[in-house]
Amino acid sequence: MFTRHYISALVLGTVLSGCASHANTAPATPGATAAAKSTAENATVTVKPNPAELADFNAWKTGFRAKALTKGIKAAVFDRAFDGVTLSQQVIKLDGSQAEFTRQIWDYLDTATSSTRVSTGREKAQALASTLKAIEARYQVDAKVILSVWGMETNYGSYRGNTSTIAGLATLAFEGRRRDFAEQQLLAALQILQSGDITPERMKGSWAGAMGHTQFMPTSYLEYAQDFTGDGKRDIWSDDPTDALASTAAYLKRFGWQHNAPWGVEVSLPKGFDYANADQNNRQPVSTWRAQGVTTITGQPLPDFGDAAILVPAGAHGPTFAIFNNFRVIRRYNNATSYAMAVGHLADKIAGGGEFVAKWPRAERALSRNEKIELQRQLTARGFDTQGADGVIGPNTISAIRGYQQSRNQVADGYASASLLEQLR
Ligand SMILES: [Ca+2]
Repeated sequence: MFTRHYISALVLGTVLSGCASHANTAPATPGATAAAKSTAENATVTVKPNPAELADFNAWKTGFRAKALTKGIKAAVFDRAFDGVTLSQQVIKLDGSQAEFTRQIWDYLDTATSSTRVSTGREKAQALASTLKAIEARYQVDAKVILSVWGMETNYGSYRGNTSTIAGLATLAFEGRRRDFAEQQLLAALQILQSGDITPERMKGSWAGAMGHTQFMPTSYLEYAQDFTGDGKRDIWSDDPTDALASTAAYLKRFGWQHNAPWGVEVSLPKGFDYANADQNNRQPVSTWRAQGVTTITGQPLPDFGDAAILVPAGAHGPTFAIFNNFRVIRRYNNATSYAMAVGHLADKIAGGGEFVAKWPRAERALSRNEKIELQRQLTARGFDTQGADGVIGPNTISAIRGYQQSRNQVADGYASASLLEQLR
């Protein structure tokens, strides 16, 4: 879960760590699956830093130690935490890597909600039935969603990450690209150690600082982690996932989870629907959508779970959804739309649901990052300003695409397709 667009904010599946962001900031890493994460972490060989780098790292450490002590970290806690910690070239390499090709949302969802992941989720639901029931009762968060987050973040605990949290965050802080963020997380990690919840040796996780079964960042841990087992320790790292699952429930609850309400439902849009209204931020009462002729995909009246937005993740030629409050709550865990869809869809499948009814436009190929940059430049050159060309299809680009489509009397779904790029060339 997480914070910020702190790692490259690709909209779909990058190979970075996911996690629980902390309040008020956008999640860190969009849509990484546990498998992708594991592959990324295992893909590099550890290289020893050179002596000059080590000297610089030690100088940073000395400065940071003084800072930590003024923040109330005891010298003995700091020194024990940093005992043997050195610069990790692997973390530097992973931090610098950026995916050139992003996956289409259907490919991402295929992997994220695979039959294996669904069946494992059902096995876990049975094996942990009484624990999940108790957690659901206390936090009023649906067990299937807690299971789904667990499945997405670490494949139900099987890829929790093996990087020392202190070493990983120290490397990111030293490297400097996101020093303030990394130092803030590092201070939180030291506070956790000082509290006695965990030892430095056991405090492990992804290279970017996310820890435990459901990948909490240290600041999120401090705020939301729970001791559900009642042993006095909030242990999200142990083989027993109980505390981690309760912590996830507490986090979702804190951000407004509505018990027994869906993340969204697949819908059918009426002929002539104005796709300019299909915007995640355009939340309207269900009655408004009903009046426009939006129904469920089976033609039933749209269910009412409060204000809804229309989501068209693959444009006008793929499945379309009405999304409710819980969709936004999932995005507090990881801000990517693809991630929120995957959590919701996997949860529904674990509970017995099937695939979406409408077909994805599987013949559409994904644009590379360079092609997205080209698309943004072409749109801007034609007077449809994308507010920069960063290769990330965000709200400004979608809005520019819509403007272009409207100017051509095309269906203004805002979808960045290869055929659109062809048109612009
Ligand atoms: Ca505990």
